[in-house]
Amino acid sequence: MKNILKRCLKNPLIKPEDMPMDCFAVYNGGAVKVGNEYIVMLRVENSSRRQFAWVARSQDGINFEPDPQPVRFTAEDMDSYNKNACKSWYDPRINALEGKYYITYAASSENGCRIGLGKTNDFKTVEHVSFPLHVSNRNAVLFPEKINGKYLMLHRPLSSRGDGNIWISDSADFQYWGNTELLVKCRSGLWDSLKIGAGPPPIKTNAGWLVIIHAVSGTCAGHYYTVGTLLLDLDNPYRVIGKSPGCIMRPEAEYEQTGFVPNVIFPTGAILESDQTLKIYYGAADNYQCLAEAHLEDLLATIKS
Ligand code: M1P
Repeated sequence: MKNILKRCLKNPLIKPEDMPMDCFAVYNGGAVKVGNEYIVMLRVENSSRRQFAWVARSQDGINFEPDPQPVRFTAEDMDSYNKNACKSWYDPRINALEGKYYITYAASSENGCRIGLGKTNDFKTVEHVSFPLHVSNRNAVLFPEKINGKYLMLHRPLSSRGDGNIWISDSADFQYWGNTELLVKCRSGLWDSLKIGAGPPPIKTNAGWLVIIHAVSGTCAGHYYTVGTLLLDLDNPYRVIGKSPGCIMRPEAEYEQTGFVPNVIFPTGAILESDQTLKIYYGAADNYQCLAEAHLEDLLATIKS
């Protein structure tokens, strides 16, 4: 495996002790660049394992300063599922679309885990928009533009066997989602045998929509989370052009191999710089927020039809 993704020398970028609270773990941050400011919205857990979304900001994409308070979700506007039963919101992805910022996240309760969709102007408050699709679904990201007049979403329902594949759905209004189809399946015995999910929102390239994915396989020591690539047709993202035949990054650094959940790298944010370098923000061992970079051409070269 050629190492096309270069880990940031400052990794882990954000550690529990960097947070202005009783912090047990900080990881899986969605990312966006607004003007000159890099923003990550992090998954944070305190010592009682209560979960928060927490924003940190940076001028260089590497040195981040956390906000003093967690993100506030406007639960009072939500339906009874969230008001009465939502115990946590986690793994937030930031989706820039039509000049607005939408947050897709996992909303978890005793009734199961489902996709939450909210929007924000200031990254301090997330206003509820909808709960797309059914329960037992997460890892949702929106495409950054409408295609053929519809909003599109990648997501990952859990199958009855407990594995998970990438599906795609569309919507005219963010409320009602349909045309739901299976897009990419797990493959028995390989690097993507147990679960496969979209990481950051798809990135538009001349070759197609590039999706950075996570893929899970089993080992004697438990689940093994790696990173790969997927390419979808620009005009019809329901058509898969290709995928990396194997992972392009695996847990190798100590902060990825040891932590709260060992051997996990989980990409959730991506920012394309003007020199075509892609900054990929990922969680390591469900404990730390990290960064790796690759050139867009090198990532596209990993795709095989
Ligand atoms: O512990 C690894 C990851 O497990 C879940 O992800 P997935 O459902 O895709 O396997 C999530 O809880 C994720 O946050 C976590 O990093």
